[in-house]
Amino acid sequence: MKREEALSLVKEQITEHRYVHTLGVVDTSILLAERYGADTKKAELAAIFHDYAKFRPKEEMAAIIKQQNMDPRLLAFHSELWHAPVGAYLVQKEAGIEDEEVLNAIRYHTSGRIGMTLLEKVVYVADYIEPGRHFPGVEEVRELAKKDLDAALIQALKNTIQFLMKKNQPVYPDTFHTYNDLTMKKE
Ligand code: DGI
Ligand code: FE
Ligand code: FE
Ligand code: FE
Repeated sequence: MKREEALSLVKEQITEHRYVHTLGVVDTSILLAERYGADTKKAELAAIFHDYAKFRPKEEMAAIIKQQNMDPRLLAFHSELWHAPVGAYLVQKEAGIEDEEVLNAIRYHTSGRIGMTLLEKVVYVADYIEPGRHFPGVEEVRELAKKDLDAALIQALKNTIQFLMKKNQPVYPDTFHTYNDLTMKKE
């Protein structure tokens, strides 16, 4: 699918603010893909669609999680997690994207997973560091992303886990598993 067609499909689904964020993730994903040798076209497409389901009603997302036999534990955790796997499903169904690598980059852009692919890492980190992001710790991850994508990803996961814990919120197990997986692989 062409960039302009994909962007126009996404624009209908999300707010103007989220669309500007998406454009930031697209630019950053292409940059990181070039820097680390991922497929730039796949990175661009995954980034365009990554937050496709962000504004779907919670009831619709919960119904899809059940019907499609996605991880039922998702329902017990924060609903912010749902738009990633539900997004991958809807992007395939409604936008006709069939590339499994692209769909997985959308599916795992919030939680990560054990054994993340390069493309998945690119989109995850781009989502965290795109120019519109201004939360504490983002600058450190931006610096790390210039030299070491895994180090940037570990730091982003660490920040997210700490952020959730400070708010006394539960942390979805895959977020911990991703952190452990990458940390144990690092020398
Ligand atoms: O959709 P975005 O805002 O662009 O970013 P995202 O898809 O990475 O969503 C991250 C949000 O999800 C973040 O504000 C924290 C929230 N969240 C809630 N529970 C969890 C969680 N994020 C992770 N990684 N793990 C959780 O258990
Ligand atoms: Fe998201
Ligand atoms: Fe994220
Ligand atoms: Fe996002």
